[in-house]
Amino acid sequence: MFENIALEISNGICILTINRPKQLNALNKQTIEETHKALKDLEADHQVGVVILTGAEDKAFVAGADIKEFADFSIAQGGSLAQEGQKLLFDYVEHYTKPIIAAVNGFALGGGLELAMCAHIRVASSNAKMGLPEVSLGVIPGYGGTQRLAQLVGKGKANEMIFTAGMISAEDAFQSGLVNAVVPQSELIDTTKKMASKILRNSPMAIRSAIKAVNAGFTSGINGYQVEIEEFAKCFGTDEFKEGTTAFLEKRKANFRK
Ligand code: CO8
Repeated sequence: MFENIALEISNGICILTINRPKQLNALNKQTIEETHKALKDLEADHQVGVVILTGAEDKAFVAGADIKEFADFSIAQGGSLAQEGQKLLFDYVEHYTKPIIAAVNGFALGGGLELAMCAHIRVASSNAKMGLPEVSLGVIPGYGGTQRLAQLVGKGKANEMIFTAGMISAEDAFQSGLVNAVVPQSELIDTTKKMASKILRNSPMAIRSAIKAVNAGFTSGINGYQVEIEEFAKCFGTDEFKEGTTAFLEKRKANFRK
């Protein structure tokens, strides 16, 4: 069904693999559209509670937007490429209602790092290299990189990475807060699966609300504290809240995924 991505679903977890290894999993238009379509379907799939996003083979997560595709674009085409991509994939991932973990298994450059930064959590393999090399191509990050990198690592470090167009190691990325953890490549998927399994024990509705509240704090013009109050209040009307509190009082584990 899909040409450029692969899906594997088991035990409530979907591993979504960007699958263009010959092009180091670069994001062309079709890959962005396929990923959007798959995520949309997975959002409605009650069997799936967490998505792990990764790249095919062991060299790259995603080496960026497909340079071959936009090399001769005009100003208008460049603008719509960025806008459409942000809508279909980058903003979509950030505001996804189920947790998305990026398993960064190699180069995450340009649009690739921008994609990883939209995910709610990032785990990198120790061989991963990350950077925003756009200015070396005469453009700037166009999939939210100027905003999200500064949010994650601070403005000074983001400016350094963007202006120098350099790559940082997984260890540097960890020290800077860009990734949550670094593990050997052979353990990457298992580590993210373990994290996903822990998440799956908790209330999907509450996690959805938490995603909304955390994102609200990073959205200009929106009061994150107010969104937190509203989302907190909504939880009291859910069966999952009843199950969670009842289970605690009955000294048993809550079962949110009946
Ligand atoms: N786009 C298209 N093809 C790519 C890309 C890419 N981003 N990255 C790698 N490839 C292709 C190569 O062209 C090559 O294909 P071919 O065999 O057909 O020539 C194949 O993948 C293997 O790559 P290399 O031979 O270059 O592998 P190396 O091990 O020598 O080097 C690197 C690996 C260092 C990762 C190198 O491939 C590289 O520098 N890639 C480009 C990285 C980059 O600049 N990424 C940023 C792209 S710009 C971007 O993402 C903008 C985002 C915002 C856009 C918003 C809309 C406009």
